[in-house]
Amino acid sequence: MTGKIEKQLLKKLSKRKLHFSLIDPDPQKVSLKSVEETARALERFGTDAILVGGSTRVTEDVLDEAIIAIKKHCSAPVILFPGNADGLSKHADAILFMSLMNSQDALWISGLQAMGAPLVKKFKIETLPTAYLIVEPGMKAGEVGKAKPLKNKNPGEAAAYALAAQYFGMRFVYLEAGSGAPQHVSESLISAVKKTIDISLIVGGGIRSAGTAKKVLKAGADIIVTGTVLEKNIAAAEGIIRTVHSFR
Ligand code: 1GP
Repeated sequence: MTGKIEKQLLKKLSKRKLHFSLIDPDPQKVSLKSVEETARALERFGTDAILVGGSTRVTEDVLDEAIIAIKKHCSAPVILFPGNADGLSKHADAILFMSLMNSQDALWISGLQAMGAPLVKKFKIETLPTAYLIVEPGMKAGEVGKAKPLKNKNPGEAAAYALAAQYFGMRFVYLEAGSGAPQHVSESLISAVKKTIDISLIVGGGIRSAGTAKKVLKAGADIIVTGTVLEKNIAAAEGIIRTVHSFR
């Protein structure tokens, strides 16, 4: 069933492309104060949603605290981006309920999801059913999730996975090159996937400039995710968000 957040996102998507900001609240990496500063900047830049999570080390307490802090400064919906079955918080507006479809380990395809599902129900978190497809190089996400990364030179394989996701009833496909990837998902792979599916296409990993964002949008991404740039170069994030919103 399509929930409130998904309806809002789809309504915006019918008019323009979207930008999601990824905040990994791992206390070993960032302080709560810097999470708040980032949220304040993202409110000014007008990001369309904040994904929270990513790291496998983040506990429910850390997530709760980070989400409350983000919501104090930013009006964008907060969507969980879980790195394990504990990456859940009742304060989130929704969750990317993801299957890492090209993992070689069933745990990442449906096992962790079964562990987390009862808590998602208890917390009444809106689910956004998402196929998470790791594309080379895949970085840490690929390693941890035991993925067999999709190859940029084989767009047909990626398109077939994405189509299978659509036939499973998923409503988002997330092509992930991995956080901090030296190279984003190739334009030829993005466009092959986009031509094949009717559901929304999210692309992330290695997008650090407005110029790159433009190429990825042109290839067919509906939603762009940036994470590293928020930590390393927040001014560049502003340019990326402006590019996403003005793209026609
Ligand atoms: C990672 O796709 C996201 O899950 C964002 O990647 O950190 O490279 O922007 P970056």
